[in-house]
Amino acid sequence: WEAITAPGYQDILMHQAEGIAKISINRPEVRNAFRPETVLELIDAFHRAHLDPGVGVIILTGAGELAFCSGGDQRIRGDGGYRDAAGTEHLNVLELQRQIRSLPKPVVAMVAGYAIGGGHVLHLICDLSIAAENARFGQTGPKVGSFDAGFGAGQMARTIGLKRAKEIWFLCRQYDAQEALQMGLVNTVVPIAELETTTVDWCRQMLRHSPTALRLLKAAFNADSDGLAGIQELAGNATGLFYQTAEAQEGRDAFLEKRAPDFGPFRRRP
Ligand code: 2NE
Repeated sequence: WEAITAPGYQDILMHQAEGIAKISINRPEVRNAFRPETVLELIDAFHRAHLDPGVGVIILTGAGELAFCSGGDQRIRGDGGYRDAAGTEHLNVLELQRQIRSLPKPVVAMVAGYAIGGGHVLHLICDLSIAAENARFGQTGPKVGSFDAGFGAGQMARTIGLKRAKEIWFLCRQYDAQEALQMGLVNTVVPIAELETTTVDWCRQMLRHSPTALRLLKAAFNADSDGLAGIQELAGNATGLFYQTAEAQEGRDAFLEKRAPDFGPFRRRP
């Protein structure tokens, strides 16, 4: 991996190799809990990976083997959200969830140790989850006075079914990697020593496939549950593809050349 040294990252690490960007939450002393600044850095890193044409797949993980992420940092939880250094209270992880969901490249959660609370929702929002045998999953919201009634509830129900999703949220139990696999909460479970190699293998396999097909499929999986925003995502992809055709370019060129467009050569396809 080549380390990407972005200015000012305190809470995360970013690495890149072979078309894969690896973004790691790096607060192992609190089981990789996030504070508002962590989330801002994650948003920035995902934005970089999104815009980089050399990146085809993104891995989200946590530093160390004990945790993927333990959710919001409870030490700086104020009365209206998580407090940043300036005292402003945020729930900006919700923005990060939307970003990962709509980002047009596959995002893979590489989970060792705990994926708990808001950290569990982060793995859930990723397109694929690869778990080490020591991974443990669960929500704690109702125990610690919190909940995620957005993707945390809805996406979970869509992923594993309503009964299981309600069980996870209402009982606040922890589930081991095999239980998570049986529920369909993760894609595979591997020994911890093989976690990164397996994840990279899966990424390499996706990198061999058509990026446009993966992009459109990701948008398609979101479209029905995202309403107009989901349709916008799919439609934006259609516009992007149309711009690459001679037909669309004739419209642009005619305008710039101050002449009437000639769409005559373009067939009306059945
Ligand atoms: C993650 C878990 C199960 C790990 O347990 P264990 O026994 O392995 O470690 P331990 O000793 O609990 O944790 C190690 C250190 O990390 C801190 C702990 O306080 C402890 O600190 P020290 O005693 O060494 O000083 N730590 C762990 N998680 C933390 C956290 N989230 N914030 C601040 N410090 C944390 C166990 O630690 C655990 O259950 N953690 C809490 C999980 C949790 O409830 N997270 C918040 C859920 S709410 C949320 O994330 C959220 C939301 O619902 C909606 C929107 C946004 C966020």
